[in-house]
Amino acid sequence: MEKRYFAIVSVLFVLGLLLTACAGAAPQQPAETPVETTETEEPPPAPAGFGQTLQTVTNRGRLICGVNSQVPGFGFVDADGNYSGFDVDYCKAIAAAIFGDPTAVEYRPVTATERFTALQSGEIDVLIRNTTWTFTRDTELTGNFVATTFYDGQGMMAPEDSGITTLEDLEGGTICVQTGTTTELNLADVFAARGISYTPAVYEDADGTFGAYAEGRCDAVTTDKSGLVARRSALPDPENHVIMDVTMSKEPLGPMVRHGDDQWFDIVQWTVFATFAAEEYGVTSANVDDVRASTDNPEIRRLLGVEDELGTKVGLSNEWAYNIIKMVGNYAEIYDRNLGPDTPTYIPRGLNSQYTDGGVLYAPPFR
Ligand SMILES: N[C@@H](CCC(=O)N[C@@H](CS)C(=O)NCC(=O)O)C(=O)O
Repeated sequence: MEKRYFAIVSVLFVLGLLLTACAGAAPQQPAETPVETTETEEPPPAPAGFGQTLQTVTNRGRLICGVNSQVPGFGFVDADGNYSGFDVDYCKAIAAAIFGDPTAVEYRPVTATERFTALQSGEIDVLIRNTTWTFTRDTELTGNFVATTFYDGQGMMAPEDSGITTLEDLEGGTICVQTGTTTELNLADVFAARGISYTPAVYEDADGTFGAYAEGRCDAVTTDKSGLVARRSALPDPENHVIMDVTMSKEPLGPMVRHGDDQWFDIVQWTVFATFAAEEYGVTSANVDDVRASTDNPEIRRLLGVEDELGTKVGLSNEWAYNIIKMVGNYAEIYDRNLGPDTPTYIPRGLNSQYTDGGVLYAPPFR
C-alpha cells in the first residue's frame, strides 16, 4: 500500500517537473509584444547547421576544389594548366550555383594520401577527386559524402600478350597499386580471400603507378575501372592492354565535404541532384531558356527558380540550378563530355544511368 502511494506521488512529481519544463520552453513574452530592435543590432544567429563555408567561399570570390590532376576524363591538368574532367565539371557546377560563374574555381590538385587532410584543414572547400565513399572516411576522417556521382568498381589490367586473363593467373606475381587508396586495401582483401599470393609494388601517385606498369615492373595494375580506362588511354599502346572481366569491389565515387556544415553539405548535394533531375526532365544547357519560359511542370518550375524560392533556402539565388544547367549542363551532358562514346575515356553508362533507364541515379523531389 505504502509502495503504491509512493509510486503515485513519484508519477505526480515527474509530471510536475515535465509541466514546469514545458512551461519553461514557452516564449517568455507574448507573441504580440513588440520586440525592440535598433539599427546597430547584430544579425540573428545563423540557423543551426549553417557553418562558415558558404560565407568563406563568397568572401573569397571563388571555390577551392580539391581535384585529381592525373586521371584523364575525371580530373586532369593539361600543359597550359587547364583542368578538365567529370569531377572538375562538378567543381564548375558548384561555382555556377554560387556565383553564376563556372570559372570561379581554384583547382587544388591533391594526391590520394593528402586529400583528407586538405579537406579537414580547410585548405579546400570540397573534395571531388574520384574518392570512394567508405565508413571510415565518413566517420573517423570527419567527411560527409553528399551523393554518388559515379558508381564504380575496382578492376585489374594486364598486357594483352601476357596471357593473364583472371586474378588467379596472377599467382606469385607483382601488382602495381597506389597507396592511400581503397584499391590497396581491396587488393589485399580479395587476394587473401581467393588464396592468391602476390607482391604489391606501391606508388604515391597515378603517374608513378602506371609509369611502373608501362615499364613492365609489374605483371598487372589495379585501380577503379574508371581509373584503368582513363590511364589506359594515356599509355603509348592502349590497345595492347586488357581490363579483366572482374569487379573486385564497390567504389561509389562522389564529392566529400567536412562534418559540421549542413548548409554547405546541402549546396553540394543539391548541385549534384540538380544535374540528375535536369537529365531526368530533359532539361539541357541548350533548351533550358526555352523550358524556363514555357514549362508548366511544377517540379521543373521549382528547379529553375520560376516558382517557389528553393535557392534562398540554402543561401543561394533562385537561379542556382538554372545556372548549373545553362553553364555546365545536366548529368548526361557532363558524362558525355568527359566519358561519352566520342571521348578517349569512353565508359558505358551502366549503373550510372537514370533509375528510369535501368541505372541507380535518382534525384529526390525538388519541392
Ligand atoms: N577511389 C579510390 C582510388 C582513387 C585513386 O586515388 N585512384 C588513383 C589511381 S587512378 C588516382 O586517382 N591517382 C591519381 C593521383 O595520384 O594523382 C579511393 O578513393 O581510394
